[in-house]
Amino acid sequence: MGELIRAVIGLGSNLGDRALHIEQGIGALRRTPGIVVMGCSPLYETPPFGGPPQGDYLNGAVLIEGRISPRQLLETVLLIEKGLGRIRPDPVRWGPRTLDMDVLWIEGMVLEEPGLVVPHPRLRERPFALRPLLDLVVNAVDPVSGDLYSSMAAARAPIARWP
Ligand code: A4P
Ligand code: MG
Repeated sequence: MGELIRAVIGLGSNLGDRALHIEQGIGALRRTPGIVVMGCSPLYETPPFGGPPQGDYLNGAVLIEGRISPRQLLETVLLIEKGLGRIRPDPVRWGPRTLDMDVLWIEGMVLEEPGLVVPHPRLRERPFALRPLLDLVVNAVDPVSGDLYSSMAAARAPIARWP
């Protein structure tokens, strides 16, 4: 059995029934053996960051705990995305998607492996990722710098609750 980890998974959708895709992603995580979903953040409606012109995203996050390796956790979320109709490779970088699930943060862990970088490399600058993370773990620390995520400028940027 692996080490017990505490992690935050970010979810985003900007195609079709966005809330349903996020709900289905969370449902699939709840059904994953070895993982317990400890909490879900509110949802936020956010303008697209990067990529071509595209619709607004719904974004949220979940806190999970489990005896699972970071690599297994990544494989789990990639499989869930695929099961929910995400087409890969993505036709356009940062293009619209039915469901994107990212491993945003694993408590106390820094990983830089091929295909797996944790914390997510763009977490610190993204209000749509930082805010739901802080809803779940108010005192979360960036394991790279030791800084509280709550002290970062992007954590204070205005962001719209949905619905
Ligand atoms: N990968 C490496 N580290 C991780 C990690 N911590 N979590 C690898 C998840 N995946 C990780 O991901 C590409 C590869 O990244 C995976 O195969 C995995 O091995 P992907 O999901 O196919 O690519 P992506 O998500 O299109 O690209 P990227 O660069 O990861 O994009 P982001 O950073 O996820 O951004 N605007 C708003 N408002 N809301 C959004 O949710 N999302 C994006 C996508 C852009 N703009 C957005 C939003
Ligand atoms: Mg992704």
